[in-house]
Amino acid sequence: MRIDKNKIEDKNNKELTQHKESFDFLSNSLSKNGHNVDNIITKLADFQVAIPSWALGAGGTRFGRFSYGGEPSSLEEKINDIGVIHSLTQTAGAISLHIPWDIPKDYNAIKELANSHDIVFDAVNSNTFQDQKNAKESYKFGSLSNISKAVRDQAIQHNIDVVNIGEKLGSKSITVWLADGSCFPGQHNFQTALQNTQDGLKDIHNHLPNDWKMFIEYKPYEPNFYSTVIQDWGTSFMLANACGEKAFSLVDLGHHLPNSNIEQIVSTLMMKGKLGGFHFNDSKYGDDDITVGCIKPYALFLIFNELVYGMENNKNNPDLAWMIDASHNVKDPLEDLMQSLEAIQEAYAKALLVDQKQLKAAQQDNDVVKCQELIQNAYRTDVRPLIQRARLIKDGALNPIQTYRSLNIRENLIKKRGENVVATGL
Ligand code: RM4
Ligand code: MN
Ligand code: MN
Repeated sequence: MRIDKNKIEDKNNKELTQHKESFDFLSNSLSKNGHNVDNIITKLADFQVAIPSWALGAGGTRFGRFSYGGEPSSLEEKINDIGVIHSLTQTAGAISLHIPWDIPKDYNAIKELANSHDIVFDAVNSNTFQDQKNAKESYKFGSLSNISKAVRDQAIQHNIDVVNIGEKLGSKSITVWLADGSCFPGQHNFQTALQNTQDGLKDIHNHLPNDWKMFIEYKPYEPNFYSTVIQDWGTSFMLANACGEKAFSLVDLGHHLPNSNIEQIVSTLMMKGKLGGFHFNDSKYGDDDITVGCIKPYALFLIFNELVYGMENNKNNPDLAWMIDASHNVKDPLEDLMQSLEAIQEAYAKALLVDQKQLKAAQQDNDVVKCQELIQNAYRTDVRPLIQRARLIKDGALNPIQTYRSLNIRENLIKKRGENVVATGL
């Protein structure tokens, strides 16, 4: 399903006067305070976030899964769904594939389809946390960390296969997330598991094409309950250093123990030039994978404040791969993803409003109150008109969710695909 541009424009026209009023008001006051509004809008319009191929259907929990009508049942349909989100938001111009959940059958056709939606292929993701059909070896007791060489070799080969698939699509990076770890104390030897993992990652790294990157994701627990081999950013950073130049750490917002200072982690990794990618989501307790910014929008803003600082000051750090890693149990997945995109843009826009010069001066003076004022003034600004303007100049919708609803997109998808289809994914 494709959205007719004219329909978006018609809807925008009805909302234009209101948008202009709020935009002019905000833009005037920001300009008076020394901000370059055009520059901010260009940055927002350029900011693209990948949508994972596994997040377009309803997600499940270990207690069950409730389908959402009209879910995509093929990679083609998933790309079409991202096309819908992208034409409305102009922020979702990339897809991140999970292999083997979404192996293309016809590479040229898939590339053409994505291209017709203005979507590129972002990082590919390997999967060694499930046993695949007809696989010789089982990952029940780990993949790269496994005590069996045959299992480790199979896992390494899988990652190489994933890179080869990604190459055919124009991807330039692979994200490795391992479920490896132990459920009980004493189950495995920490050092052996870490050593095996490091050796395996090095092997994968050495197989990467020259212009590729490898992102190493960490997570403190789940599905293993007692320990994970790559439990935190320090372990991921250490492994990335051991692997070499093409290896980086990946921060998934849900992969920290409660109250971790994620913004400081981001800052440290960027200073060392080793932050490669980012998975957005939000959570209350664990790796809940819920809508970005729905629980801790201020923390998200503080993270973006460090990202903005790092993008300006840490030129040794590569451009980041942005992705939403979320799961939708009770909401329309497309609406949920649009809410996440809005929250990301909002945090980014607010971070761009932090006056870095004044902040530095206040820090030099140890003026703690002023520092807080500067940060919070930016956070308290309602930046939504800026985000709307960034969408408008790219022919997106002023109000994506309202437009999506007024065009009855979900109803049409259900008519076309049926009430009870199940997408692959979480
Ligand atoms: C993990 C992790 C990975 C994602 C899988 C499906 O918790 O966040 O990024 O690939 O879930
Ligand atoms: Mn993730
Ligand atoms: Mn996760």
